[in-house]
This record gives sequence, C-alpha cells and structure tokens, in this order.
Amino acid sequence: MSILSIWNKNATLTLIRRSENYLKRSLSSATSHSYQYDLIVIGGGSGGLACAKEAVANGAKVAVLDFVKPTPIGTKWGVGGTCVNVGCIPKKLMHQASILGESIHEAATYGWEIPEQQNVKANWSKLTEAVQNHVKSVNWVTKVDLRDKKVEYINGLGYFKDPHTVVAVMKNKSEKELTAQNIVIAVGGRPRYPDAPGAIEHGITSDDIFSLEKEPGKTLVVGAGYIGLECAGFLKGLGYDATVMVRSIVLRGFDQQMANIVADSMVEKGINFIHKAIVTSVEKQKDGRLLISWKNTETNETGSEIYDTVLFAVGRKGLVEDLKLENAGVTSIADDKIVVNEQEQTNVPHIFAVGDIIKGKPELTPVAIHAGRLLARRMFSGSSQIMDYADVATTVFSPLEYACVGMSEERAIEKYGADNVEVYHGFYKPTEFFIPQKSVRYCYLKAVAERSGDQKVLGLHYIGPVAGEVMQGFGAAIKSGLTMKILLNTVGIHPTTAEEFTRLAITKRSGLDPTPATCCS
Ligand code: FAD
Ligand code: NA7
Repeated sequence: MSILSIWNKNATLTLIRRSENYLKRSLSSATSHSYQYDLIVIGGGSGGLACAKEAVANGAKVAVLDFVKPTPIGTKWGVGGTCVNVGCIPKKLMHQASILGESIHEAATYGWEIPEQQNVKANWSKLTEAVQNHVKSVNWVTKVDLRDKKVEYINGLGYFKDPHTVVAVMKNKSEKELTAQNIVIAVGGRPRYPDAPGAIEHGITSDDIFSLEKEPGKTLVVGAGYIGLECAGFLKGLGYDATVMVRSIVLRGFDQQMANIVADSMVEKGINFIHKAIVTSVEKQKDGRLLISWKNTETNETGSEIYDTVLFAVGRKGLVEDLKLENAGVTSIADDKIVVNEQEQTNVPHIFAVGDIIKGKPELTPVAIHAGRLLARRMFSGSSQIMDYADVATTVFSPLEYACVGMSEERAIEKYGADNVEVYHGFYKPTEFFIPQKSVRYCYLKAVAERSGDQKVLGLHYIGPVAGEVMQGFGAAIKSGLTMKILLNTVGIHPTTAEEFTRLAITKRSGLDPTPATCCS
C-alpha cells in the first residue's frame, strides 16, 4: 500500500470520526437546549487556543474570546496570550541575544578576527524591533490559523451573564452575547506590582520590557523567581547594569542547592544582588531617573539608589476579576485562581479551566497546551485521558541555564526520608568552555534517586549550557520509569554535556570530591 493511500485512508477515517462526533453532539444539544456554540473559550493564549483548535478538529463549533488590557504604561499586544507576546518567546530571543554577545568575545579566542571588539555593543531599539517583528508575525499566523481551522475569534473581554452565556465587551464597549453548551476559562495571569508608592506609576514588568522604547539602562529587578532572574540575566548580557532584589530566597519551589548555584553564577557574571529587601518607594527625579528606596526585611535597615528602570517580577495574579464568575455560579476560587478537579472541571460541571489560571499547577506553556488539548478530546471525542501534571521538565533561562525534572533534593528527603534517598552529583567541564577559558565553577548536575533496588530516579537537575535541550529527553526517560541502573548503563554521546548524567559516579553520602579531573575520565 502506498504512503498516499495510507494517508488518504487515515484522513478519511478522521473525517468520518469528526462528522460522527459532530452529529452526536448536534443531536444531544438539539434535544437538550439550543446554544450558538458547542464551546466558548475565554482567553486566546496557549491553553485556550490549543483547546479550541482541538475541539474544532473533533467537530465542535467553537468561539474564542481574547482581550488584552494595556499595562499601566500603555503596552498592549495581539492574540496568542502571554507566551507568544510577553513571555517565553520574546524572553528566549532576548536570552539568545545576550548569549550571542558573549559568543562574539569567545569567537576571538577560537581565531575569529573581530574588528574593534571593545566597541561591540547591543542596539536596544534594533533588538526590540526584531523581537517585535517576530511576535507580530506569530500574531498574524495565529489569526490565519484560527480562520483556516474555523475557530471563531472574537477580540472582546469576556464575562459570564449566566452559566451558559458569555458577554464579549468589544473595544468600542459594545457588547455581544454568546451562548454555549460548554465553557473553558483560560484567561491566564498578569504581573503583580508591590504595594509601594510610585511602583505602578514608574515601574515596568515583563509585560513591558520586550517592547520598551528606551533602553532600560541601569535596572533594578525586584523579585527572585524565574522571571526576575531571567530578565536580570539577559539585561546584564546585553550590557546593562542589573541588580536583583531578593525578598527571601532565590527561586522558591526549585531545588535550593541548584537555586543558590544559579545565583552565584549570576554574581560571577557581574549581576548584583540585594538580599532580604523589599521596595518601599519609587520616586521620579527631575532628570527622569528613579530613586528607589528599600528596607531590609529582617533588620529594617533602609537603603536607596538611583536606577534608570525598575522591573517588578514579584509574581503573577490570575485574571478572575473581570469574569463575573458569580453569575455562572462558579465558586471554586482560591486567591485569584480557579480550583478544578482532575477533569479540569469547576464546581459547575460544564465550566472548565486550564492553564495558568488554575490553582496549584505548573505555570508553563506546554502544560497549558497539553491540558487544553486533552480537555477538548474528553469533551468532544469520548476520550477519558486526563492531564498528568507530575514530572514536568522546565528550564530557567539564566545566563548559565538551569533545567530540572521531577523532585528537588529537599522534596525527596521530605517525602522518603534522608536515609532512603541517594544523591549522585558532579561538577563538569563543557568542552566548548576550554578555549575561551570560561569559568566552569558552576557547571554542576545531580540525580536524586531512591536508595534501594535499581534506584528509581526521582529528579534530575542540571546547570550549564543549553539546559532545556539537555533535559527534554531525560523528562521522557523519567516518565518511563528511569532508574540509576539504566542511566549509568546508558552510553553517552561524546563530547556533550548531557552525557555527564551517564557518568555520575559520586554520591553526596560518600563525601568524595565531585570535581572532575579531566573531560574524558
Ligand atoms: P495566557 O497565555 O496568559 O493567555 C490568556 C489570554 O486570555 C491572554 O491573552 C489574556 O489577555 C486573555 N484574557 C484574560 N482575561 C480575559 C477575558 N476576560 N476575556 C478575554 N480574554 C481574556 N512558560 C514556559 O513554558 N516556558 C518559558 O520559557 C516561559 N517563560 C515565560 C516568561 C515570562 C516573562 C512569562 C510572563 C511567562 C513565561 N512562561 C513560560 C509561562 C507561560 O507564558 C504561561 O504558562 C502560558 O502563557 C499560560 O497560558 P494560558 O493559556 O494559561 O494563559
Ligand atoms: P514567582 O515565581 O512567584 O516569584 C516571585 C518572586 O517575587 C519571588 O522571589 C518572591 O519572593 C518575590 N516577591 C513577591 N512579592 C514581593 C514583594 N512584594 N516584594 C519583593 N519581592 C516579592 O513569580 P515569577 O513572576 O517569577 O513567575 C511566575 C510564573 O510565571 C512562573 O511560575 C513562570 O512559570 C511564569 P518570595 O520567595 O515570595 O519571598
């Protein structure tokens, strides 16, 4: 049988299945109630769009509402949500720009003749223009894709009128009423501002930085979560003075040994840290610069300094406020998030939520997308597969990147007890660091495993180059039940940094020095 005929057969079967699903649902909604749509999705970001497209692929009639309120300084953007416009994508591009700056200098050590190296400088407006051009092209492709896939896109702010009716408030403030059998809330979140005078008026957030017109200059980044560290990291790499203000600890929720190594590696790159401090005021000076005052959270000692920019990365709040959830009877709300069961269902059975808006799950694009797709399949194609939120790999794109999957060392010890957990660890020397003589002091990795039997791997942690690329495959291995026996019996790819996981031989318990002698021993 030719590939074409297999494809034709599969395509025909898919079409038949979709038509059957559509017919079934049309009949059932016709018998119960008649709604305009099978599904309305409120929020056209990673989770909402994935859910909408999968629902349409399974024969449903779907509308998606997406609306972006401008930031306090007026930044706004198009369809596609946080990741595409003000999150993962522009962040990764700026991270890449900053890494390239370092590579220019490294290239010279490899023999590249680069004229007047000391004048090599990033051009902020060219960079933001390139980043925004890419973002806009993605906005355009997203709109075309929605039109092609017959997802109705409505650029309006949605709220509930009743459990089956959503009102879209359009740009011109006119209102459009829509009804649906099922409703998915995928409204995501927006950055918070601290409660300090001048913070909102004079501060910016990650929503503004990727399209900021003037160069940020000397910048104070408030918050030591992963967005704060990433922003400070790329700003420093682009040549700006960057300081991180840490309220308590760095990278809460991550393995704390790794978090502290990330912070130390940032200090080595020249990023400043102010520890145990919160901003108390932001005052604009006559010259337009900002006088930022803070106090130490333990000693109450105060400090202040002039910066060009203050960027707040103090967490994100879920956008439940505008939804008027009370009109739909949705009460499963905690703080500003929506509590759902394992079917992503709220207390109202036909109203669901996915993505960053749900309580207690990783706030990551692939999580939102996967959950959205699986939900659509459960709603419209008879699937019963639920989202598995465990062991999701992630990466902090700090200058020296950190990726991990599974449990932190402290979480494993808390769950199984120190006597039942074995930690294999090692420093390593990436081959590509040798000629430029880059510091290898913070290139470190560890595997957290059960101590007995074949030693099931509970978590893997890696700090070094291209961390996300290294960790993705190990994420699949952990999902497949990776043990230390299998890991250490895996033949590495040489010379890579990922192979270091297959060479882990020293346990923390042994007390042996985890510093390597050579690259190939
Ligand atoms: P969103 O993508 O936020 O989409 C929600 C959409 O709904 C938005 O467009 C919003 O304006 C709209 N909306 C809100 N209320 C309404 C309403 N009432 N009516 C209509 N529309 C509404 N994740 C990663 O996996 N990797 C990364 O490297 C990464 N980096 C990040 C960097 C930054 C700076 C930030 C901020 C986030 C990053 N994330 C990253 C997280 C990722 O962006 C989110 O997890 C993801 O976008 C969540 O998708 P979502 O669909 O839940 O919400
Ligand atoms: P996080 O990960 O919630 O981190 C927020 C950081 O800001 C964290 O270090 C907090 O310190 C700190 N924070 C919180 N409030 C304040 C105030 N008022 N002053 C100073 N510092 C403060 O948020 P992110 O924005 O980095 O990322 C949110 C998610 O978006 C993340 O999961 C990504 O997936 C995408 P604390 O540890 O609480 O003392």
